[in-house]
Amino acid sequence: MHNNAFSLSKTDRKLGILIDPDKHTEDDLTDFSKKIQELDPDFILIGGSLIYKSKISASAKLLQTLTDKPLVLFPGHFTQLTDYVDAVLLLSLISGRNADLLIGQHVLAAPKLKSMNAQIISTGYMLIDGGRPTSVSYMSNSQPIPADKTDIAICTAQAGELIGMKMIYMDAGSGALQPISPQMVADVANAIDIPLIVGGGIRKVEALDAYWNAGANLIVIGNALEEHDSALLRELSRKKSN
Ligand code: 1GP
Repeated sequence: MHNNAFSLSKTDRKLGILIDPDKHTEDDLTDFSKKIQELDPDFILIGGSLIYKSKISASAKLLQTLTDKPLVLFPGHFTQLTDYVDAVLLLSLISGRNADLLIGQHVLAAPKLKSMNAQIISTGYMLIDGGRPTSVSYMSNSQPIPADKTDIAICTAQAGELIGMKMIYMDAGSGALQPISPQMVADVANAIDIPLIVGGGIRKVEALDAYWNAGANLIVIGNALEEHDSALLRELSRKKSN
């Protein structure tokens, strides 16, 4: 049994790779996970906006045999809950005002979550405008926080912390044109006492140091690594071997 704990602290500088099972066949997922394993990320996240439970379960089960990294579910819907993960980010879309994503999905998910062995991590999820509509902004029927409204981002993150959430995830959305500015990350990180996750549209290896230096504790990269022959994959491998 795969049993790796997910942990994240305010001083961590960690890297997570997001895998969307919809973008992979089984063979391709095996190849891709080998490449990812070589990068030695701290976590592998699995999730997406449209995946069916059977696909996410099969992919998570396969990934558990292919990697010893903690596997973290980043669910797009409560039906994606699967036993083949080490942790679940219980996301509340605190940048939006869609009650279903603030409490409705949680109610539907609760019985399953209570029966799981995985760590359940209450996470304040904040969408930040990344320059174009993304799957998550469309599917969540919510408006992202404008990219230059740092004051709103700070108050939203602080509210999540005060409600009792264990971490904040700032996301420009998968495939965002503009990743979140390191300045906004720094301002939010300085305003909260819980760990901060940052992702969305990251395509350059330099962004990692910029975000870690700004106070991000976990950086999540998905799209850019899943594109075939990814330049970022090569850059990351080089960074790691230096
Ligand atoms: C999306 O933060 C993640 O929710 C990752 O985004 O796929 O653009 O890297 P990318």
